[in-house]
Parts: sequence; C-alpha cells; structure tokens
Amino acid sequence: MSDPSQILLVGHPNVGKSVLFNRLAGASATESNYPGTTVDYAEGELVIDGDPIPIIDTPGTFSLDPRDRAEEVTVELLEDAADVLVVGVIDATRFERGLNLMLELIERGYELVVALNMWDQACRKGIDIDVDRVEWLLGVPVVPAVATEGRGIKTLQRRIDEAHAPSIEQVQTRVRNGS
Ligand SMILES: Nc1nc2c(ncn2[C@@H]2O[C@H](COP(=O)(O)OP(=O)(O)O)[C@@H](O)[C@H]2O)c(=O)[nH]1
Ligand SMILES: [Mg+2]
Repeated sequence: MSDPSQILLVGHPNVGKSVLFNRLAGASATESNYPGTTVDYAEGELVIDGDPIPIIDTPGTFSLDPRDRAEEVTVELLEDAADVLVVGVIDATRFERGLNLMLELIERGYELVVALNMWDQACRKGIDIDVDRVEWLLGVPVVPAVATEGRGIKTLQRRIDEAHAPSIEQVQTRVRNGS
C-alpha cells in the first residue's frame, strides 16, 4: 500500500504486540484511553519512506467478532479509519490459532503484513514453519521476528511497503490445493 493513513498492530493477547509496537514506535509512543471505555491502547508514529504514519497497538483480540469491550475497541479501530494497513502478529508457537485471525483480516479486505513473532521460542521447541510457503499461501509478506531482541524489526519495517490485500477466495483455493 502506498500511503496508509494508519498502521494497526492486531493479534491475540500475549503474542508480543506491545514489545513489537515499542520497537517500531520508539519514543513517539503514548498511552490513550479509548473514548467511552476503560480500554487503554498505545499510539505512536512509524516513519515510512520519510513520512511519519500513526501506528496503534490495538487491544488483543481472538477474532473480529468481538466478545468483550477490548475486542470491540480493536474492531472499531480497524473500521474507523480508511486506508488502514494491518501488521498481523502471530505467536509462532501457536501458529495455527493465529492464522485464523489473519484469514479473518484477509476476508475483510485489509492490507496485511504478518509478523511471526516468538520465533526464538518456536525454534527452541523444534517447531518448523516454512515461511516462504506461508507467504505464498497467504499472498502477503510474512516476517519472522523476536521482538524482545529486536530481531526481524528492520525487515518488517522495510516490507510494510509490500502489504497486500489478497482475495480470500484465492487464499482458500491455495490452502485447499497446496497442502
Ligand atoms: N521469547 C520471546 N518472548 C517475547 C517475544 N515478544 C514478546 N515476548 C514476551 O511475551 C510477553 C507478552 O508480550 P506483550 O508485548 O505484552 O504481548 P501483547 O499482549 O501481544 O501486547 C512478554 O513477557 C514479552 O516480553 C519474542 O519474540 N520472544
Ligand atoms: Mg499488549
């Protein structure tokens, strides 16, 4: 996507969104309270091609059919701005669970880049994910990362430019035929 109005980090709770957010937004980060709620979220800026773009660390959500106020806030943040670019964050040790949320994001037409965080834990546990293959199946950039160590952050930042909104039908066909 050329000029997103906002970048949103979206993922399950405890996948490392906030650590990743702090790596990306650095000193620009500030906490806000979502209007009319007790839900907090952090906002900052990420400079892409010389332009500062607002970036938001959304409350953890398991799906885009919200089940509590925090999940509702994430869905509202996704729906409120036009030209949203989503950095979907998955815990690589719980890859398949995280994948469902990415498919929901694709289904709703969001421009997406996926961060496969906790890559260190996945390696330690012997979980072997074929990143190129996942990238081909989803049709969006997929970047392994270890947010706590700052690994993968530069690549993620660079590849935000390649964010893509593939058609869910194409993704489903590839998943059906390609496995
Ligand atoms: N081993 C490992 N731990 C991580 C990584 N990223 C985050 N964490 C830890 O995972 C926990 C949850 O991170 P947090 O950013 O709060 O997750 P959030 O709920 O998605 O915002 C914290 O204890 C982090 O230090 C990672 O890449 N590798
Ligand atoms: Mg968090």
